[in-house]
Amino acid sequence: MNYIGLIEKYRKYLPVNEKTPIVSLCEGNTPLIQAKNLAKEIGFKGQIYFKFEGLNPTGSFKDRGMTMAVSKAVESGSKAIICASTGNTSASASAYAASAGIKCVVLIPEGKIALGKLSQALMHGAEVLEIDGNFDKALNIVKELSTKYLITLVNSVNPFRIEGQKTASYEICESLDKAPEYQFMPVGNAGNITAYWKGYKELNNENPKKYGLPKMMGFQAAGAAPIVEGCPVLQPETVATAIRIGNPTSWKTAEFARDESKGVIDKVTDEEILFAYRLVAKREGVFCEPASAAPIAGLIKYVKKGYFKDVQNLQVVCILTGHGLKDPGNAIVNTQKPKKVKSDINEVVKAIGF
Ligand code: AN7
Repeated sequence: MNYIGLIEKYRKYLPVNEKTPIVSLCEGNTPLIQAKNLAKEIGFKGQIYFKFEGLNPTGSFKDRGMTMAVSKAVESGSKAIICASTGNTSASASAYAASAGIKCVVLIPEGKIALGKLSQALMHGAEVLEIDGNFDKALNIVKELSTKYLITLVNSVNPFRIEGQKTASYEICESLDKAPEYQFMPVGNAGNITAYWKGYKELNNENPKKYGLPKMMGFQAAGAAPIVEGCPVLQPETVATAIRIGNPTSWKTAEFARDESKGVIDKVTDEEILFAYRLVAKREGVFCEPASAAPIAGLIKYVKKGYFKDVQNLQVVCILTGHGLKDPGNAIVNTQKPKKVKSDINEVVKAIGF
């Protein structure tokens, strides 16, 4: 059968029925790419894989949750959805709302949203409201607003988002024929780590001998690391604007995933994030956005400090949550400018250094 999106593929694991009008852009089914060059570069003897969620229809993992949230919103008769967003949720919500023919309102933090994401929300025709406050403030507003007006909240407080996003764990287990030993991922509002853990546990409950469970390794940016610090961060700051979040909604369930899996939630600096961001683009040919480089920075950090034992047989999956093209601004300022060359073959040859 043709692949027509994750709801059809995983129907029996999802809260949909024959009456649910499926709103899909064929999300999911993303590749698991082995990162052999990275393993070699950092001296890791096991296998590293990237789950490249940047290849979803709007360029991030949010589409997995949004196909569910918007389908269920339409099923319930909702004519409008709303979200607060550091960028990717707004891009995804606007696209799925456009496809469903319903209204979409997005609240974004002023000046802190990557250009690609903003262009998506605008192109898909959402009502884009830039507020003079950060994501956490925007989220408080939309949470309150959605209880007072007839508009469906599609942030990850919406349980259908988590249901959709858990399907990525199923795909990883299918690709590897088991769960990996470790999963590294970024943590912002903490919905995704909650979703992955739910997915892994469900599959493992079906067949514990076959699948097993990974240790969940979550990474926050050092300037926006409330779970690591143990208290909300009032003014979160990081180059990884997607995870510039100071008071995550799914804080408790993220801690639960960490503790039950015997994993960790730790932080990495912007410098470490940018190093990993450039490294995987250059050595693996995989371009992810800065937030998605946080778990790679985390993996590098943990390899360096000798965290792993019995490395030979380890399978580690890093979730690359968003595409690098989302944030061209960061790519441009963190690389060398193109050389200016006269339109003359000799000048070009000289510039190449032949
Ligand atoms: C690329 O778009 O919160 O821990 O409003 O865009 O589930 O929040 C984005 C989050 C990781 C963190 N990587 O996921 C939003 C938003 C990317 C992201 C995260 C986000 P959660």
